[in-house]
Amino acid sequence: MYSSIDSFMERVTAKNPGEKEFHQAVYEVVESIWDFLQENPHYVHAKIMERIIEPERVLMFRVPWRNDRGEIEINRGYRVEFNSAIGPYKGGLRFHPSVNLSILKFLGFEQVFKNSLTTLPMGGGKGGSDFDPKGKSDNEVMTFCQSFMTELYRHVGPNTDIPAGDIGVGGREIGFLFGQYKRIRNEFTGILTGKGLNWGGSLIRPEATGYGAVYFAKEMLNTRGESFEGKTVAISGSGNVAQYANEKINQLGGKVVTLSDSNGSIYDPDGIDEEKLQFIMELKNVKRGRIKEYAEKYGCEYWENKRPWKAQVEVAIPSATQNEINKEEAQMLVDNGCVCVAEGANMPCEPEAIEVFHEKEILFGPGKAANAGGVAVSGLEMSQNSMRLGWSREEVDQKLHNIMKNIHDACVKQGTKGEYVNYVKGSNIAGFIKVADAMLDQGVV
Ligand code: NDP
Ligand code: 2IT
Repeated sequence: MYSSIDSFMERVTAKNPGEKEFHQAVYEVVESIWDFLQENPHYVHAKIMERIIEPERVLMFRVPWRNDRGEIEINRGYRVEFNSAIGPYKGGLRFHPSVNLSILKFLGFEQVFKNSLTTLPMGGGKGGSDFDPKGKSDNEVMTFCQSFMTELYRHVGPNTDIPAGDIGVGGREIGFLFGQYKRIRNEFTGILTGKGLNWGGSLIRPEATGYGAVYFAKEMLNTRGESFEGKTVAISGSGNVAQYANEKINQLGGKVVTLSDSNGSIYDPDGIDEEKLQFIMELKNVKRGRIKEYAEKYGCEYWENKRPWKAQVEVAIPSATQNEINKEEAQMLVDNGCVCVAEGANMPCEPEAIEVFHEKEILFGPGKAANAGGVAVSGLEMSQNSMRLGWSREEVDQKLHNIMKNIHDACVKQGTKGEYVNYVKGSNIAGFIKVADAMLDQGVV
């Protein structure tokens, strides 16, 4: 039994040394459900918190491959199978040089709560590699993916563990991974989501995270009688999540004025409309170029090595990576009139930034609620695979929209105090209850 949050965290830190992102993610959950736990001591007696922060299984493996020059390269592969209380492990794969166990454990831990919120039967997991796809040829990416799957195949399965994309893993990588799995197992089955449309993928999966984040922000704005119509929006990143958040905001009458990549941000006060977004999609998904080229083409400002948060906007949708909004940037956003922040990325706001948003009582949607649309449609892809049927675009989009509304309602139910909705608290409590109850039902596992 722990007498305080601090003593609980001391133990977490000692047991998981150096894993600062994991500590951060655990702290956020523990801090926001602490009172709820004291009011529901059966969870405390069953040590659910101690159990839920321990991954069920962590896999770490060597990924050797040969580059185009014929040299051997060695990367490290991971799969963190975090929790299977409510369904098979489900969550993305991240290929980025920064990937380490701490980052994948934080992502896997968040995924457990996020997947629970979707209302679909999915447990939580995450994986990836420190492989850097930047500057690699298609052939090198394929060779790497084949080697990665040559180990991973023994751990995944349609009822066991179903990976998907994340940073650095999109349709191209999922294709190479799927092809290699099929070759090894001689089995065509739904072991990955985010697949191509004519080989088992779902319509709307590419759009789902970005669209879902905007649907969630729309619900938040709606609680204050507001909408996206006429609103100016800052988005960070220019990958999958950022692109489709931009597209949906345009459709809802908002104006996106920033996008970014790891080298800098563009600021286009005229708005990134449909045509300009097509340029971004071609630039990022096909040519694999830098966001700076947008500024060169459209003659707008480029903020080298700067994040986009100094732009004057009413809504912010951070959609690049973890810890990309600090306290000062949060303060700057609020001072400039920002009323709503929805996390398209996982944990993009530092804890001190979230404190600023909560103190100022602006609308703040944490990633596990706001970006759950991606994994939700992955869940729908799994359903379609099991039925060997495909739903129409409209059908999937409608289901996604309903799921985001339901997640919003669950946050409001668990997170409202007085007039203000604390969506962090709401999402953590709502996500926790379902998983914790399933763990209780299943005994000491
Ligand atoms: P992509 O790889 O498609 O795009 C990532 C974007 O973020 C790129 O513009 C990239 O820039 C930028 N970025 C990545 N790392 C950094 C960094 N360390 N510093 C600055 N910029 C960075 O990934 P996604 O769009 O899929 O993912 C974005 C975020 O959304 C991640 O946090 C992911 O976990 C989260 N997410 C994704 C989901 C999905 O379905 N894809 C679902 C839910 C959440 P550059 O090209 O220069 O690296
Ligand atoms: O962080 C996430 O939710 C994802 N990268 C998507 C996971 C999935 O299984 O679709």
